[in-house]
Amino acid sequence: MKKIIFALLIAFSITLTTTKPVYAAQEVPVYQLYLKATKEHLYTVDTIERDQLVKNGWICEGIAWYAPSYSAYPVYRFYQKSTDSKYYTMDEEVMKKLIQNGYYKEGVSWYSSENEAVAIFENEKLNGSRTICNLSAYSGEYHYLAQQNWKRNGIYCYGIRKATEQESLDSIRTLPYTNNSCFYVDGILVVNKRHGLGSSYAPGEDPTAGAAIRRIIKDMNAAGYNIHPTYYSGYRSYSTQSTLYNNYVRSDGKANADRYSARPGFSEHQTGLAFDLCNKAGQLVESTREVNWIAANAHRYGFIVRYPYGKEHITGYMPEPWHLRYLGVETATKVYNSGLTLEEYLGVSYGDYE
Ligand code: DAL
Ligand code: ZN
Repeated sequence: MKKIIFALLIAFSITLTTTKPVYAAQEVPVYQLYLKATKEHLYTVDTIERDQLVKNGWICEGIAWYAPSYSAYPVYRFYQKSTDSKYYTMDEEVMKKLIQNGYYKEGVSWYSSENEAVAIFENEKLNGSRTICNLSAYSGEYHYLAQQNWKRNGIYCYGIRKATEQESLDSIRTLPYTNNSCFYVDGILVVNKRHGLGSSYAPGEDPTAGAAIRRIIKDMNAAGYNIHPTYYSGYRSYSTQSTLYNNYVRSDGKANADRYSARPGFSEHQTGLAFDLCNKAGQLVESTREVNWIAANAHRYGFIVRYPYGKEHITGYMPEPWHLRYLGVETATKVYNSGLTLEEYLGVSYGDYE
């Protein structure tokens, strides 16, 4: 009998050793999503959930970090229906309390890395009655948010590695894009400080608008105006705008930059329908003769001067007599004749960033 038990034990332990999982945990991207209405961030490795959220109006901001596909440290997501709040935790005690408080355990959102390769920092802030959190693999972002009145919660969990900017951008390029985060009124796409675009909205230059801007340039050249014959500044991607804006903030301060450069996701240039005209020296057109001609004629080509003098409180930007927005001849002419800004003409909300 003893022998049998011994044999069984050996067999059992062999089975244990041979079936003991050898986890070749792979790295999986943790996607960061953002909902403008509540300023909430949500983190998930589940691409089906990600795409569903994007269809529901969430903006996928890219890859926040890479997590292991499995580890001994699952991070669970909890949800409280009455307050529509989400909460992430790895802590058993916290989980018990959450359940007592009416939270429902939705499942594992991602796994924390067993080796402490990349620290993921957490900031937290109260937004109305809702606590919102931000997770980042970048300590710079963590401290920056702390300066913007976010609380520092320290290291939240660990990841395998950071995502490069290219990886992050590539991951959102192929996502479905919906009109949910794009604001149209009467078929006109409106972009201002109140109405932004998703980071994955990347239509490129609109061909009709592009042809129209080249016609203006050609005609101005033929009439002897100081206008660059080939160069203009048109379509800008979210990431290009991001670089541009951040450079202005660095050199000129945020308050100044916000008066003439749009934050990423808020530039009309991202629509492919806006163009800056330049002079022969490659600078933005500011000279009186040229500016007067543009103001009086752009509508005949389908454009409006989008940021006129004296309207900064409405458009959100200092005058830009060189910045043209394509609307098509009919609408541009109506807006021109009304003497109103696009915001006033359409009766849409304007003002500072929310
Ligand atoms: N200069 C305009 C406002 C832009 O950055 O889109
Ligand atoms: Zn412009």
